[in-house]
Amino acid sequence: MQVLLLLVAVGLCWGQYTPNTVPGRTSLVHLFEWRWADIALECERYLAPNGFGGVQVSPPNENIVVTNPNRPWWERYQPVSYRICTRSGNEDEFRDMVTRCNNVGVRIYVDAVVNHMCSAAGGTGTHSTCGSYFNAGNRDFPAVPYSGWDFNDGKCQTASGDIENYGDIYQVRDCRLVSLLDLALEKDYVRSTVAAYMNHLIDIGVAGFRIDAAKHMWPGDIRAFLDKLNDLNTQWFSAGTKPFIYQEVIDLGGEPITGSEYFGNGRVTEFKYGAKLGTVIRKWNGEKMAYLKNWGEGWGFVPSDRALVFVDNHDNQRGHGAGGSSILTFWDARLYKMAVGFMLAHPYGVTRVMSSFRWPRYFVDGQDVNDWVGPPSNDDGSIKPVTINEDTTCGNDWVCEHRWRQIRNMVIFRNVVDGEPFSNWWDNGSNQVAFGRGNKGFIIFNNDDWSLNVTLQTGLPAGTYCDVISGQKEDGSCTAAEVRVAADGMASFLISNKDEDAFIAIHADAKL
Ligand code: 5J7
Ligand code: CA
Repeated sequence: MQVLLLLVAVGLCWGQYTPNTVPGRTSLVHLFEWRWADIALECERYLAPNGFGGVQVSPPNENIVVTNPNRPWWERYQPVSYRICTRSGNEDEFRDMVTRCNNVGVRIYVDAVVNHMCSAAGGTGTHSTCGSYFNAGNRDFPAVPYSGWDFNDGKCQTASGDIENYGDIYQVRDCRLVSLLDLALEKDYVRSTVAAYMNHLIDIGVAGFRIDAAKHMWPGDIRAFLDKLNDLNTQWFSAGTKPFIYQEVIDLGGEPITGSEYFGNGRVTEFKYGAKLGTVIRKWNGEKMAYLKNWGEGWGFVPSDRALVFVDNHDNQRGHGAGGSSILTFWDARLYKMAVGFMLAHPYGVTRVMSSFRWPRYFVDGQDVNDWVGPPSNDDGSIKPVTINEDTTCGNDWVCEHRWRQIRNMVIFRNVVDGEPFSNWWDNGSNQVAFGRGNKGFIIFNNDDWSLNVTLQTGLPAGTYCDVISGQKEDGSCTAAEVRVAADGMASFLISNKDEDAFIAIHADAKL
């Protein structure tokens, strides 16, 4: 009986921290602003064959249509209702995507925007992605429905009604984030309405949620709506499985609110990870890769089993937001690939790969004045499809970092070494470092301004391995560089600082 109770207790919390991916698939990819129809195709033609665990999708619920500026990406963070109806597609298309992705073992995670509705300055009318009527000034959202009673206007103590001081935890939770109408999540009606929206998605078959703006909600209020959630759909998940939860808490230190307050609900986004890794790989502030020996908790990050990590996200890749200019993105491709390679090789956290669209970046006084620009779209505002070129890259200004050979092959590397310990660390005291993952994989970086030429213990069985950065194993041979591991596990590496990619990775599945 006690054993049974223990199992039940373990079962109740277990699902919130594990991503519910199929065995052997470990990474998520954020297909930022993609259409549901394109994600369905990508699951079948690319993500499943290459071992991706799941997809974070843009918010699927109806949002305000912003025309000044013209259709910015952030309009999707201003909800009007919980109807599944956005520029990414309607509910039928969403259901088709979830079904087809699940059927090939790729999970879908929804970006849940539940701290607020649209801006107080959002006006009134039906200028929303599904044509639902709303009146922001009257706090009226009949398509939900929410009315004045469901917002925090009475509770917030600032003169403007907006958050004015991040040092005051009451303001941060009860006032408006940049004038976004703040939901009264202490009310059972609001909690139940949010849970009903999330349960609708769970019943369709989603595997979990990113909780947007979690810092701006009380941990206990989040807990209250999570407690109302259904178990996942048993068409694809075993009975009793809870949704994976990762909460967006931007905690770079220096504020009273910390990520650790949210551990009871699920994982948290560790923003220090990308901010620090960018600083190290850019060699700013005297940082060097040798210091990465104790990467993870040793750097003041949250515990590995509470972290969701990424090199960049849809917000900080635009040069503002958490981390600022140290964040590496596809715009700095050579350094970016090293950072993503390091992240995917290292055992810390659940990893999320970013997949972006290109925009006309234009700096004025160090600030990108086009940081608002939305996804590639047609004149009528519809999002352009993701086209696939002959060489497997994407067209129509979709960057598809997840399809870059180096990144895709490191997603596979992480799957191959899953569960293996961090081992055989080596560094030159500067920016040449290497480490293994038990006897399954080994990776080596040269981020110095001179060549690397060393013989190291890899921990791998003897044999010839294909470097999965310059190429890979195909039809029984290597398409590019090979690494020979001797009977004692030693192997020699040569990386010029002029090479296209300044790192080499080998793993058990790339052995000839
Ligand atoms: C919240 C934080 O706690 C934080 O630490 C941070 O860096 C950013 C935010 C933040 O979260 C949002 C969540 C949403 O669902 C919707 C939002 O609009 C925001 C948001 O605006 C936001 O902060 C913006 O970015 C920060 C770097 C600035 O310091 C904030 O002032 C704010 O900037 C505002 O951006 C401008 O003041 C305003 O004029 C402009 O219209 C607005 C445009 O919207 C965004 O840039 C949206 C950002 C966003 C960030 C996220 O992390 C996210 O998950 C979703 C959207
Ligand atoms: Ca709030």
